[in-house]
Amino acid sequence: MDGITIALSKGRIFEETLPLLAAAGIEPLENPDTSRKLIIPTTRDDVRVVIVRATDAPTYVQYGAADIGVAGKDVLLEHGGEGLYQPLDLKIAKCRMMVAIPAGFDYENAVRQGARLKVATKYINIAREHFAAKGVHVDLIKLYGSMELAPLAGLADAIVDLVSTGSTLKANNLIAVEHIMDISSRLIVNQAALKLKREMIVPILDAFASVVGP
Ligand code: PRT
Ligand code: MG
Repeated sequence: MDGITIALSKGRIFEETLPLLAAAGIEPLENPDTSRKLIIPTTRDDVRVVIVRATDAPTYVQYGAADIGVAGKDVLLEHGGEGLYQPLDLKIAKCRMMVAIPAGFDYENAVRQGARLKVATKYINIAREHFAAKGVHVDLIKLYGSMELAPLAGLADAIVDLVSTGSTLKANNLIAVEHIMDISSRLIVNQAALKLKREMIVPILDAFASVVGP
């Protein structure tokens, strides 16, 4: 496609990317939270935004269906980052990847005794690496959402999930016991597009970088 296609997910990533887009002279003409359109034109004739699921942004950019996009570090670690250039931490949509347990579960003791922990998560790669580095044996159970329910329903001993305010954990009587990593969203760029459309993409990268700062 001619021009530049930007892959964004609606919600926090779309909202927090708006000021960065504005610095590049790009304003989407519709809001994906109220419009059902998936291809959104912008104030620049040569730039459009496509609205994707957060976990699909790397796939669109990897295959060149979008030239650039925004994705959380969590999503990128699970995707693998193949075919993607990741030039900039945008420092948006910040949160923490944590291990959480139901109040009352003796996590330290379970880990010390070498028990096999049942861990439910959407983030299988991140969880596998975290527990392997600690030498803790785990059975990982893949979920696609509502991880907080798993220990309450008896599906797992612990979860690995994102936490921002902590109110979801609190509301479900769960306690964070380990901080795995800080998470923020990155700019992702298709490697071929960066070469072929360099004169269009580099000014956008520079505008984003000027807002993000060092
Ligand atoms: O929501 P949907 O199922 O459509 O997709 P998604 O969850 O993949 O998208 P979205 O927009 O919710 O998340 C996009 C990105 O935002 C993620 O990939 C993260 O990098 C980042 N982010 C920042 C978060 C959060 N903060 C966050 N709090 N993603 C999810 N959450 C969830 C978390 O999983 C938990 O269920 O919010 C809940 C906890 O929030 P607190 O405030 O109660 O602690
Ligand atoms: Mg979500």
